[in-house]
Parts: sequence; structure tokens; C-alpha cells
Amino acid sequence: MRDLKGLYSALLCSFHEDGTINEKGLRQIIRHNIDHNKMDGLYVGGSTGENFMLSTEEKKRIFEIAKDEAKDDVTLIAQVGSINLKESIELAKFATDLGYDALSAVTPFYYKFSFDEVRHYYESIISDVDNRMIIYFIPFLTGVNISIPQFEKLFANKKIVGVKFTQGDFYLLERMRKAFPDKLIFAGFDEMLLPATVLGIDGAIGSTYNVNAARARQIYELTRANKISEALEVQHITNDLITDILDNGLYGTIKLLLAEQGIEAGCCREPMKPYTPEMRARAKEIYKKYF
Ligand code: NGF
Repeated sequence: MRDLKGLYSALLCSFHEDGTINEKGLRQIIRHNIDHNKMDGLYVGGSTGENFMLSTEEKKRIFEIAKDEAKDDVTLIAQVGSINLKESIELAKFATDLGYDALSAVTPFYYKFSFDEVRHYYESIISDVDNRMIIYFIPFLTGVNISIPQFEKLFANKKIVGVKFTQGDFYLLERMRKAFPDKLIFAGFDEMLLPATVLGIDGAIGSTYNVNAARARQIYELTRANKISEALEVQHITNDLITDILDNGLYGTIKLLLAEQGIEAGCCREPMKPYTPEMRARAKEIYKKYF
């Protein structure tokens, strides 16, 4: 069984202007992450992949393309979460059959599901598949919070091996690390990689690693080697970059930065807005400033 620790790009998906998947562009993004960025793995079908705006067939196609392109070069995690539980179960089986190393599922969102319902959701997704599950915990987007005692109940299932922790609460992260030394914790906010690494995360999953992988690797390795002031220098530059990216539109700007490197990263899916001339021009400036 493959070790899941390490740095993952949250995989972007390239779309044509009409919103269809640009397979050539998607394959280029995957290769760039493997060959140039030297990522340990890819997190496929997450927020960064604009997954929650896609049909089941499109989600499956992206899982297929990613596996076909990456083969066994890097670790692959398939995000299968959806508030349509039947779809999540179907996607979990599909990704497992394709050979994905692990599954992940966002907490069910929109409705105010009780903890028992959240638990039922995770148990149902993994009950019939021989695979591992990483909980995708992102309360600022889902509104779903999970307490330490509730995580303990979820983690009682041996197939639930970890959490993608996209949360800025370092007290909670420290409590989680102490409470669950044998579970995997992946940091989900790229701008907080250094402090999360100090607290003993097992890896990180992020959107900006598609373009800023070298700096992310430096932050991660320098921090692990206890070279904190050197790591902080790199985190400062990284956070200047992330601030500029966020100001200009997160996923679109990362795609435009990839386009500057000759990658057909395409557009975002509606209802995300199309590129404006100003956004394109600003992305060029950001590219010149940081790369
Ligand atoms: O994009 C978001 C949510 N978060 C990502 C990452 O946690 C998402 C993070 O890298 C992810 O892994 C996924 O695709 O599922 C941020 O984009 C980054 O830290 C900038 O804030 O908004």
C-alpha cells in the first residue's frame, strides 16, 4: 500500500470556453505537476478542480484522464464527496477500480446535516470499497464543523485514515495532532504551510502548488529541518504571491500563470466568470514579479 504522506497539487481542470473539459490541457497540467513540479501526489476532483459544478460523467472522465496520464508516477487521491450520497458511493467505487491510492470526501454541505448524518455519509461511501478515506474538512466553505470527539468517532473506522485540514485554527490543529498521532493530517491552506508543518502535519494539498511548487517544497523541507527563519523568508514571498493571486481571482489566475508557461490551462467553468482583459494583464504582471 502506497505511503500517502507528502505534497500534493490540488489538480486544476482545463476547460474550453464552452465549459467542456479540455483533455489536452488537463493532461498538460498533470504532466507539469509530475515532471516539472515534482509533486508527491495529485488531489483530483477537489475544489480547485471546480468539481462541484460538474456532472457525474465529467467527474469520472477527469478521474480516468488523471490516472491514465499519471499512471503510478505519483500518489493519486480522488475527491468523491457530494451531497448526492449515491453519486459519492458510485464515484468511490469508480476511482477505486481505476487504482486510486486513496479517496477523500468533502463533508456534506448546504443542508444542516447532524453529526450522525455526516458519519453515516462517510461510512456509506467506504463500506463497499477496499480503499482509504481522507475527510475533507473545509468549514469556511461548507459551514460544517467537526469537534475532536466527533473526529474520534469517525476515525474509529480504520478505513478513515486522515483529514485534509483546510482551517486556520492552529489550536484545533495542535489538538488534532496530539489526539490522533496515527492519523494523517494534510494542511489545506498554502499560506499557512510553515506553521502547519511546525505542528507536525503529514503533508499538504493546495491549489497554488500547481504554480508555486518549488517554494512550497522549500518551506516544507526547511521547516522540517528546523530552519525556520529561512523557511519564513520563502513563506513571506509565497504569501505575497497568494495575496496577489486571490486579489485577481484564485483559480483563473493560477490557470493564467500556467498559460504563461505554455500550458493550455484553459478557462474556469461557469458560473465562474470569464477572463477580463484586466485580469489577463494582471496575471502577466504577477508572473513577471514572482517567476
Ligand atoms: O481553494 C481552496 C478553497 N482551498 C485550497 C485547497 O485547500 C483546496 C487552498 O490551496 C483543495 O485542496 C482542493 O482543491 O480541494 C487555497 O486555494 C490556497 O490556500 C489559497 O487560499 O478556497
